[in-house]
Amino acid sequence: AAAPDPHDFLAVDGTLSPEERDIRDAVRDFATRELLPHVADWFEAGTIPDPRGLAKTFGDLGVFGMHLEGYGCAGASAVAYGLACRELEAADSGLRSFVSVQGSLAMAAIHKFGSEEQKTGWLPRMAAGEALGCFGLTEPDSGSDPGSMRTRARRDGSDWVLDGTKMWITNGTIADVAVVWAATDDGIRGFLVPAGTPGFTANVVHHKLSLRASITAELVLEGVRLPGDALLPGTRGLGSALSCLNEARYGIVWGVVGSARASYTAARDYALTREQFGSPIAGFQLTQRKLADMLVDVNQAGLTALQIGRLKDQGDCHRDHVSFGKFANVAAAQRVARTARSIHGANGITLEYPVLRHMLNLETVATYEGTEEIHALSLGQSVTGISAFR
Ligand code: TGC
Ligand code: FAD
Repeated sequence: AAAPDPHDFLAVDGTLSPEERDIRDAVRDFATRELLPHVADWFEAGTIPDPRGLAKTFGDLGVFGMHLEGYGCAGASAVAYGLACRELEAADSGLRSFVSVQGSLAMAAIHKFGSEEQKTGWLPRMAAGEALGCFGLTEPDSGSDPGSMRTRARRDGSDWVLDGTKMWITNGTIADVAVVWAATDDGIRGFLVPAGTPGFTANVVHHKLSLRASITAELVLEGVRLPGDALLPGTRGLGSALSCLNEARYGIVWGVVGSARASYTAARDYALTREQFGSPIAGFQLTQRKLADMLVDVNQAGLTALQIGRLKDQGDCHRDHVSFGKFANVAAAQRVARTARSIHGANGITLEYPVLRHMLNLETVATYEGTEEIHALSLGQSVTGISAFR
């Protein structure tokens, strides 16, 4: 047998179909050409300077809602979508998030729960990157426990009136439509709130030290009056919102493999060229131990993502599989990023190299879409049958 490839040690990508490989290559080329040259500057600036232009290029690439069927979406396999997330997050977690929020949260909510008019009105434009969506579930006082939300939607004749505040909402200030989850007399339901509706404002969250190449916002709803057809009619309780999260969490399972791979690759390259005590630091046993640890994490995380993707394509992926992947792979990526940063010495704390940027981004990735603790509790519940959330 041939010696293993340091960049795909377990030959995980060797099992991909030609179609999956084409998607991987197309997104990897795009990320290398269009994203990587700019992302450190965007991170430093704490924003994405031209989010509309970026949305259009993502639309042209076909990654918005690429796993959804119909309405201008590509209907790609779960593995193909995962590969796209992996290649985007190898550039930056914030850029994968841009695509996750659009495709797996906002578009998925409309696709799963929307009326035919809502689907035809929004999804083709969102797939093309001509319209942007955001997903408002979290509130200042309801993060891990979204069932405790205070945002209310009450009936007034045939209208709905929404009051409340959503917090930490990705793309909140640039979205054309917000999917807002609110408590009604009939349980938690989802609503489509178009930007510019009177009483609806969005404010950028400043001073983030993580996921800086991403726009994060507070949404304020003060007596926001919406027509009856703003309700996503298929939504029924918190479970509807959580079912969208499964889709975005699945993208993270793959995405962080890209982030980990980028950190490992940077560390290997650096270790082979940086010399101290008269030889490359890659020749020191302690560095080789670090490279071996990173190699194992990157490849095991990659296998986990692929297996969960194959289960999803077979229709056998349970939400607890997704929790397993999010829990295991984010922690693996965090270990890799931290180790890769140490190999870079002082250079590792700058934006000249990607390692600290990935490490800082992963603090957000470990927090959103269910914290590490929440997924640990989901796994604990899965294997014991006992809930320890409360
Ligand atoms: P619980 O009583 O367990 O469940 C309520 C109903 O929901 C069902 N359910 C799910 N359904 C689908 N998928 C899941 N993952 C589900 N988890 C639960 C459940 O069966 C039940 O249905 P029913 O019919 O019996 O009513 O609810 P709980 O209040 O005890 O909470 C459970 C918990 C803690 C697991 C859940 O609330 C949770 O996942 N919390 C974490 C919140 C979170 O992840 N927020 C993310 C916000 S969005 C975001 O971060 C975007 S980041 C940008 C990006 O993705 O890039
Ligand atoms: P809390 O829930 O207050 O948790 C604080 C700590 O307590 C954590 O360590 C947590 O694990 C722990 N904890 C909580 N409950 C338990 C328990 N039962 N047992 C043990 N430990 C527990 N949300 C959206 O709706 N849409 C978005 O687009 C979005 N984008 C985001 C972008 C960024 C950059 C960030 C940082 C967050 C985003 N979020 C978004 C919010 C994110 O989903 C929440 O931050 C997350 O769900 C955690 O909620 P919290 O921050 O309120 O933490």
